[in-house]
Amino acid sequence: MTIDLEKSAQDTFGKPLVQLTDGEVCQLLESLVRDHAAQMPLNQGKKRLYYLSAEFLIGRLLTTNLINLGIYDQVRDQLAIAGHDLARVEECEVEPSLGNGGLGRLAACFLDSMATLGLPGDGVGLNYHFGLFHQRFVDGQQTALPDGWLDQEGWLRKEPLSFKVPFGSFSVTSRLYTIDVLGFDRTTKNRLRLFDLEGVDDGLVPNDSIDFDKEALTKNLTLFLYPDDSDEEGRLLRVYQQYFMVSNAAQLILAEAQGRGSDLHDLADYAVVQINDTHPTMVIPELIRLLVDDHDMDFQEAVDIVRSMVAFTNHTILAEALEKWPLDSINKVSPRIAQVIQDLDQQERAEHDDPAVAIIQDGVVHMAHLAIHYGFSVNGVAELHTQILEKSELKTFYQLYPQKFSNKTNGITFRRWIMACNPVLTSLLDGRLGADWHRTGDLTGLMDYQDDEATLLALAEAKDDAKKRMRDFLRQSQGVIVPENAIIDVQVKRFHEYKRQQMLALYLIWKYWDIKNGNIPPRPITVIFGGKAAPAYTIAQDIIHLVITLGTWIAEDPDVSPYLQVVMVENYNVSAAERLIPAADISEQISLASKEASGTSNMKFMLNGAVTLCTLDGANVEIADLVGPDNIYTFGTSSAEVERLYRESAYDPKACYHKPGIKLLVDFLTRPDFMALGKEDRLRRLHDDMANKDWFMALLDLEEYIQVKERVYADYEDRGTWLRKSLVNIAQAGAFSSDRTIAQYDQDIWHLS
Ligand code: 26Q
Repeated sequence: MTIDLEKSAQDTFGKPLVQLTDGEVCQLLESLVRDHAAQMPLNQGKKRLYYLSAEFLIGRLLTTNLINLGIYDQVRDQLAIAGHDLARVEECEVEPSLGNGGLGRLAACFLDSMATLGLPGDGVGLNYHFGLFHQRFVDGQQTALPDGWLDQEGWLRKEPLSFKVPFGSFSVTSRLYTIDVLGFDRTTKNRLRLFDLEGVDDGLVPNDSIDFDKEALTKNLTLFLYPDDSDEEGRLLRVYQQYFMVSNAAQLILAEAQGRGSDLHDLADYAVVQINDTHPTMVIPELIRLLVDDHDMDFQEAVDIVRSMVAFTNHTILAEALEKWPLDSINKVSPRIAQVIQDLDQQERAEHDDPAVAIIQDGVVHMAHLAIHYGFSVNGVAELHTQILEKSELKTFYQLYPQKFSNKTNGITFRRWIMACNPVLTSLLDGRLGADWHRTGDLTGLMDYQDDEATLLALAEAKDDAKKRMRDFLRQSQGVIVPENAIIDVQVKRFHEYKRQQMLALYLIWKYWDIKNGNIPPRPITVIFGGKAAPAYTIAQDIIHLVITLGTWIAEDPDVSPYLQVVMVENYNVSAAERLIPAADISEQISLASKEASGTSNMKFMLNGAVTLCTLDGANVEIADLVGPDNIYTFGTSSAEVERLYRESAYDPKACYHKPGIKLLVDFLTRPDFMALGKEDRLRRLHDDMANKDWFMALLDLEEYIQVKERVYADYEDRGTWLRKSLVNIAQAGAFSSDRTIAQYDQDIWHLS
C-alpha cells in the first residue's frame, strides 16, 4: 500500500498537511486505514472460528495497523516532512474501553495472531459504551467514572445486520458493529464483531459516576462491562447481558454457516466456538435452542452437534471467580434457556452419578460444569495451571474426560508488545538478527551476543530511551518527576489480594526504614504500580489507598525521597502499559503460588528486557525454565506447599504477624501520623485483614521477598552482568509469541487449516 498524505489532507480537509492539527492528522490516518481495510477480503475457509469473549482489550489501533500494513515508516516520514511527529499523532487516538485485564488483552493478542496466520476467525463480543470504568484518584482513593470512548468516528463500522433477542417477558433488537482486524503483512483480514443494543440510552449514565438504572433493560444492556453485581438487580443484569451476547453470537453463527452452504446437520464442519472463560457459556443452550426451536432439529442431534463445536478455556483458579447463576435468574432472563439447561443437567446426571459434577446444584447453575460436559475441549493457560486443573481443581472432570483436557500456554503479540511500543529495541534486534523474528518470534540468535559489549551497551541505550519516554509520559499525565538514573521496578495488573500488591507495599515500608537508618541505595529506586480494583472489592481499594498514601508519605520525607519513590499510575490501561513495560528493569510477578493462572505481563516485560522477580506461579515457571536460574529471581512458598496449607488449614497468619520484623511493618499502617495522612478506616481494615486473615499468605513469603529484592537491587549495579540477564530474557521470549499459542489452538482444537 502506498499513500500520499499531502493529497489526502487536501481531499479531506481542503488544507495542506502542514496546517492540520495532530488530531486532524490522526483522523485522516484512521480513515485512510479504515477505508483500505474495509476493501480487504476476509480470510477464507470452510470452517470459521468464533472467539466469544466478554472482553476485548484491544488498545489503540493506529500504530499496529500501520505496522501490519507495512506503511509505518512511510507515514512517519511523510508526516515529518510536513512537521508532524507521528508519536504525538498516535496520542490523539482514544483507547477503546472494552476490557478489564489479562483475559481481555489475551483475546486481543489472539485476534492479531489469527489474522497474522491467515486463519479464518473472528472475535465476537459486546460494544460497551462506557467500558469498565475510568479510574481517577481523589483523596488517595480510587473513584470510578464512566469511560466513554465512542464520541469520535473511530474504527467501528455499523453493519446492516440486526437480530431479535427474545427474553422471557420482552425482546430487544441488536445491531452489529465491526472493527477490522489486520494481520501482519497480510492482504486478507478478520473482524472483531461487537453487538450493541438498538435503542441503548447513554443518557442513563451521569457524567460523574457509574451508577445507572439497572432495571431499564431495554436501554442499558451494553452500557458497561461487568456492571456492579453487589445487589440483585446488578447480578440479574449480568445474566441479561451474557444472554444478549451469546444469543447474537449463536444467531450469527447459524446464519453464516447456512450462508456458506451448511444444512446445519453439518454445522460443526462450518463453525467452531472458543469460549473465553465461562462468561459466554450460555451459547451452548442457545445454539441448542435455535437448532431445535427454529430449525426443527431433534434435541439429541442438536446436543451432539453443539458438543462437537464448542471449546472452553479456563482462566482462573479462584473459586469465587467461577461463575454460578441461580436457575431462577436464568429463568427470568429466558425460561427456554433455563429449560434446556435443566434438560442437559438431567441427561448428564443419568450418565454420571457423582453429584459434585452436576450442572445444577441446589438451584444454582455451575457454568464451568456446563461448559466442560457440553464442550469438546477444556484448556488451561499455562503448564502449571493446567496441571492444577487436572490434578485438583477439576480433577473429577479430568477423570471423566481426560481426552478433552490440554494446555495452551498464553502468549502476546510481538507486533504490539515490542515493534510498536519499543522501536529502539526493535531496530537493535533487526540489526543483529534481521527481520525474520517479526513473523517467527524467534529471538534465540541473540544468545550469540551475550558477551558482545557493543550489543550490551546498545541494550542499555534502548532501555534508557524507553525510560525517557516513560518519564515524559508520567510527567505529562500526572505531573510525576522520575529521576533520570533510577532503577524502574514495576507491578502493573488488576488489584487483587492474590496478586499481592500489599506485599510489595510492605517491602516499601521496610525499605523506607532501612534508608531512614542510613543505608543509602547507590541510585534512586522508583517503584511503579498501576491497576484498577473492582468497585465492590473493598480490600483491593484499601490496597490502592495504601500504595498512594505510602507514595505521599515517602515523597514528603526529605531523608528518604531522594532515594525511593512510589508512583501509582492513574487509569492504567493498554496505552499506559505500552509506556511502562519497555522502561522496566524489574518485573514484579509475586502472586501466591498456584493462584495466577498464567499472567501475560510477565511475558511482555521479559520481551522488553526486564528481569523477572517472581514466585513459581503461572507462566513464571516456564520463564524460569527458559532463562535458567542466573537470569531470574524466584522466591516464595511452592504451589504444592500452598495447596497443602489450604487443604490442612495449616497457615497461621497471626504467628507470622507476631514475628518482630514483620509486625513492625504491618503496624506502620496504623501509626497515628500515617493514618492521619490517609483514611483511618481503610488502613485499619487492611491492617486487621493482614494481621488476622492474610488469606493469600503475603506475610508468609515476606521475609524471603525482602531478601531477594535487596539482592536484585545490588545485582543491578553490576551493569555487565545485569545487561546479560536482560539479553537472555529477550532472547528466550519467543516461546511466548501468541502466534505460537494460536498455531497450537488451531492444530489441537480448531482445525481450521
Ligand atoms: C466472575 C464472576 C462473575 C462475573 C464475572 C467474573 C469474572 C470477571 C473477569 C471472572 C474472571 C474475570 C477475569 C479473569 C482474568 O482476566 N483472568 C486472567 O486471564 C489471563 C489470561 O489467561 C491470565 O494470564 C491471568 O493469570 C488470569 O488472572
